[in-house]
This record gives sequence, C-alpha cells and structure tokens, in this order.
Amino acid sequence: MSAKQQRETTVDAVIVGAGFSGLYLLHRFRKLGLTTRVLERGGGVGGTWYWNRYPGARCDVESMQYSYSFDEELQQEWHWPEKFSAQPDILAYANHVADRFDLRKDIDFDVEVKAAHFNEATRRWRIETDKGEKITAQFFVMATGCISTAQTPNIEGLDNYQGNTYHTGSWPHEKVDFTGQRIAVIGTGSSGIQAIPVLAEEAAHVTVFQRTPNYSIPSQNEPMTSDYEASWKEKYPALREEMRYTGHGSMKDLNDKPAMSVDEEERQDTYEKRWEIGGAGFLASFNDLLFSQESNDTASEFVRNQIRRIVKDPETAELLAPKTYPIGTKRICIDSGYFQTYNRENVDLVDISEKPIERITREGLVANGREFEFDSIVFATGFDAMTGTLFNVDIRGRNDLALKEKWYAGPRTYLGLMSEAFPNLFMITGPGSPSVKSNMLVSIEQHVDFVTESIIHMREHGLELMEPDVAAEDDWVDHVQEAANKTLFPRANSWYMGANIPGKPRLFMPYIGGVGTYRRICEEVVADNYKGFRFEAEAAAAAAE
Ligand code: NA7
Repeated sequence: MSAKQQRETTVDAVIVGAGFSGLYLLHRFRKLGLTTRVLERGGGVGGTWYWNRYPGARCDVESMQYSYSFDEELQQEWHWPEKFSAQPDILAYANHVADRFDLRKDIDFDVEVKAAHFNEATRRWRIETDKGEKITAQFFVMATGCISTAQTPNIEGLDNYQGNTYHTGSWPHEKVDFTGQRIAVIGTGSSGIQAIPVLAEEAAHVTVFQRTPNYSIPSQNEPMTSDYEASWKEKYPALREEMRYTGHGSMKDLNDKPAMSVDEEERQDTYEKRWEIGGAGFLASFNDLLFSQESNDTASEFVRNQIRRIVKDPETAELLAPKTYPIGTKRICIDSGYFQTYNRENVDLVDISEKPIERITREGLVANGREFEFDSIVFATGFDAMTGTLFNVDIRGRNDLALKEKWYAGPRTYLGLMSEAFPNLFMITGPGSPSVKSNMLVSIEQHVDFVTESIIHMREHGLELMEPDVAAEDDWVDHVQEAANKTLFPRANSWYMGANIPGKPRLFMPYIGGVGTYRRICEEVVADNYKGFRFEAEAAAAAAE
C-alpha cells in the first residue's frame, strides 16, 4: 500500500494550499492535536512563490517584515540576502519552514481539490480531489491565496500561435533561455514591470504591449547589511507587535501631515526623499494621498515627472506616464530599473489603450493594424484575484447552496473569514479582510491564529459548528464598501475592483479600514463571545438537551 493510500480519509481538518497560510495552519493544527490533510495543487510548498518564477520576480515588501513571526528561533536564525528578496530566496525560506517543522508528511502535492460539499446530516465537509479521493472533515480551510488563478486573455487565434507562450504566474521550473529571441510582453502590472528589465538584458528584442501604464517606484534594493539585519533582530518581537497594529501591517513611517498642509517646496522635497528611499513607503509621503484627489494629484504628477526625466524619448515617456487614475489606487509597483529599460535600443512600447490586440497569428500578433512576429509571447496579464480560486472549487454549503451563486453580485463574508450558510469553512485572507492591502504575512498569521483559537473555543465548549449571523455578515459587507468609498480606490479599474476580469462584479474586495483597526475589531469580536458568529453544539450534546 502506498503512503498516500494509507492516509486517513476522515480527518479533523482539510486545508487547501501549502503556501504561507497552509504551512502555518498545519503547524498550529498539529499542535492542537487535529488530524489534518493539506492538499496542494503544486509540486511543492510556497504558493505564490512556487508558481511565480518569472525572471525578476521579487517581493515588494521588505523581507525582514515579509516573513513569519510565530517562532523566535526561526526569525533569529534565518538570513535574508537582500532587502527585498527575490523569488528563489522566498521559496527557499518556505521549503526551510516546511522541513524545520516537519510539515511535508501531511501534505499531498499535485492534488487539486475539485469539490467540497457540506452535509447537513453528518455536519461534515466532503472534499473531492482530481484523483478521485473523497475526504471527510469537520473543518475545511481555503488557504489558497488571493492572487493564485492566472488569467490569460482570450485573444482570437491564440491556439494557432507557433512560438512559445508563457504566463508570469505559472512560469516553467527550468530556466527559459530567451537569448537571441524576439519576444512580446503583454501586461505592465507588477509582474511585467519586474520581468521586462531582466528579459531585455537577455532577449534580442522586447516589444511591450501596454493597456494601462502603472506608477512605479524604485525599490532601491540592496544586499542586506549586518547592521540593518541586527537592527530588526535585536527588537524583533516588539517590532512585529507594532507592525500588527499599523495601517498596512508594515513599518512605513507615515508622515502625519496632509499633502496640502505644506508648501510646494516642502512637498516636492518630501517626494524626492521618499523616491530616494524607494519602495511603497512613497505612498506614506503624506497621510491623505489615498483620500484626497487634490493631494494625490501632487504625488501622481511627481511620479509622472520622474518618468519624463528618466525616459529619453518624450513620446514613450508620455505613454508610460499614468494619467487616468490616482496613484496607489491600482497596486503601486516597485521596480528595479523599469523606466530606464525603455532607453535601450532593443525595447519598444506599443500602446494598446485605445484598441485591444486584434488577434494572435501563427508568427506573432496584430495590434493597431500592424503585424508583429515573435519567437515567444509572455503574458504578464494578472489573475482572477480574491474570488477566482475560491470559485474554481465547487464549494456548496447548507441546502446545496454554491458559494459562487451566493456571491454572484460580489463576495459576502463576515470579517473576510467565513460566509453564512457555509459552517466551518474558513478562508485565510478572504475577501473583506485586509489581505492584499496589507503585508500578507501579518494578515496570514492573524487569520491562522483566529481560526485556530476559534477551534480551541469550540472544543472547550462542546461546539461543533461555527458560522456567521446573516445580520453581522450584511453589516460587514456594507462596512467594507463604506471604508472603500471613503478612499480614492473605487476610481481605478483595478483587480482590487474585479475590473480586470470581464463580467466580474465591480466592487472593492479587500478591507481598507487598516490592519490594526481590523485586528482590534477581531479582538473585540472574540472578547464579546464571538459576536456575530453562531455556534451549534456537538450533535450528541444537542440530542441530550
Ligand atoms: P496585474 O497587476 O493585474 O497586471 C496585469 C497587466 O496585464 C495589466 O497591465 C493589465 O492591463 C494587463 N492586461 C490584462 N489583460 C490584458 C489584455 N487582454 N490585453 C492587454 N493587457 C492586458 O497582474 P500582475 O501579475 O502584474 O500583478 C499581480 C499582483 O501580483 C501585484 O499587484 C502584486 O500584488 C503581486 P490593465 O491594467 O488591466 O489595463
């Protein structure tokens, strides 16, 4: 009998995904004595960092902050080679964590979950995999990440193309050699912006197809210095605790002044300094950049002027300068020499903002009435974010209600953790939680701790099922929208708004009220006897009543 066949098919918990959420969940569930199976679509751990192996892939949060805090020895012993880590280093870290805590033995790789149905009679989830295995579990956790379903646009003729195609979000494991090739890159979000400078160094020619230009700030990445590392490690527990109550779950040094409260000289000076420091801290230059259009305009114009300064060809510079949405309302990009790349002889920019790519041909593609030939096409076209991966599984709760059906007009959750009619289904960093508007590691740890402690609470009180109240959920859904509507975020056609996926409801999916504020709300919910959640006693206990 193979090791896999010996695995139990009735367990306390099934976790989908072995990224940073799934790994930490498994660690905590095990300590609790829960029998747990983790089912992972990929061939290894690491989630996002397993799939996104494109050249130049790098985290846009500093590694001293984008790492686990739950184990003091781990955070003291691990060494990050750079300030902003490259994908291979983050993947190595995920593998180290899996080995260090001996997690692999409860993870099945190369297994895709197809369906999960809640059975009201048995009060258990029945989970079905693509291998035909059926597993019964009391708790079912979707730890599938927020941006894990890669999206290739449905362009006519794609199947006829004779060259190679790649998607940044599902990159081959072996090195792709682009030497001497003419390549197209479609998409200029974070992935395109990171990949283009590296591809341009290798390929004979790169043509970038841009639908919407992005604001990007230099990362000013550098090798980790021992002083900087020590400054974090000396005070790690205290700094981590401070991060948990910040706006975004990271230390950004927010200037507490509004942009228009200072004169033009101070404003420009502030932006200059932040640009020199680099990274997403640029958006913390003033405290109202994401709330006031007037203030935002000054930051947007500063970045446009930086682009005009860097890019030598004025026409290209103008095309690269975003003008149709406020800075920060589409995810800010962090780059290493992106705009400078357009000064290279072997890089061209094609603006497709007016007319989409017409079709893909055997040799290349047609855009703006012009035919291009390419050896390879790289799709850096993003993801069906926040809900896409949840909907890929046929999740059904009470009365056979499909999650996709319940959420047809947009996600409905309480705290981004659970949805009414789906008892004991937890989502890690689900829609309606700070998730992608935060340092993911901080939000992941908070959700994993919340879920684990909820299960401890249930066990201590003889409770079997946990589920939000409809009223609490409705209020939370409204609150998520109210918080978004106080900001400039709804003004952009971003993936936060579902706008990149044809037919997806247009509404802001993450909770923008702040990581610290959200955490306090969760703490109050628990302190108030899990206000907004209802529980059902274990069946035997209920029958005895
Ligand atoms: P993004 O940020 O969604 O970027 C995708 C890019 O692809 C963006 O420029 C899109 O233009 C473009 N796109 C998407 N579909 C098309 C079509 N059909 N034609 C032309 N261009 C298209 O994804 P990334 O992978 O870069 O980044 C995702 C997140 O990963 C990132 O925010 C970080 O959190 C890490 P659009 O702007 O929609 O006009």
